[in-house]
Amino acid sequence: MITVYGRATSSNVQIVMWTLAELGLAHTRLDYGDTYGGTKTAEYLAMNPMGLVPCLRDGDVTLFESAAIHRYLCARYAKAPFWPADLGQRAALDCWAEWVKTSFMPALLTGLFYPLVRRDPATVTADELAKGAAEMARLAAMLDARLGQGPWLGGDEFTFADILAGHGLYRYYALPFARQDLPALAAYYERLRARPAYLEHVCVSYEPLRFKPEDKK
Ligand SMILES: N[C@@H](CCC(=O)N[C@@H](CS)C(=O)NCC(=O)O)C(=O)O
Repeated sequence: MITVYGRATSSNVQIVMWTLAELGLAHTRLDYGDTYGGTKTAEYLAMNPMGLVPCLRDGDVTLFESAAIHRYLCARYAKAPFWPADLGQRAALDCWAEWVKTSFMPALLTGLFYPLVRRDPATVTADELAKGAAEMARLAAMLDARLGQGPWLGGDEFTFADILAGHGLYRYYALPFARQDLPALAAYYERLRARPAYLEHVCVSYEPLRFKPEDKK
């Protein structure tokens, strides 16, 4: 049995949950992290020395880092075309998957999500929000250009790369900031929203994460 440790509101847990759902793999998810706690115990730190979510256990395999977990699940349980057999084709898609995880998402989370949702609004300046939106505009335009007509990152087939590429788009579109008109990205997001697994595991309200005055303590 596969066990996921991590709260449903974590964008990194969402990568794992969406992958499991697309692959139809039976699993249990346990609420760990943030207000649920549980991530600083010796037992948890033995699974993930960073004390972050997600972690995954699959028999005698224990993993942390959402993208590594995602690729493990794909390599172990998925088939082509979702997990392309051609290594060059897979790596070419993985470039963009990795770019979203390591460039697009940090810009979205640090530049906009934290200041607009997680931080004390009194500490947030208009200037930093403008800088966050400008950087997001630059990166979102790159993703829009890469997607082209799609329908998916790899063309006609939905693949592993769409999970890493698409998991941040719920927040990208839900956050209140001025987005430029990017038709390919908007159409891609609508296609993702037509997938039941995306709606269930990624389009999850982030309101429980919103800053509360008592968080200041
Ligand atoms: N690079 C790691 C980052 C993990 C991470 O930052 N997780 C956040 C949630 S998205 C976390 O654990 N936050 C603290 C908590 O929830 O207790 C990954 O992709 O798994």
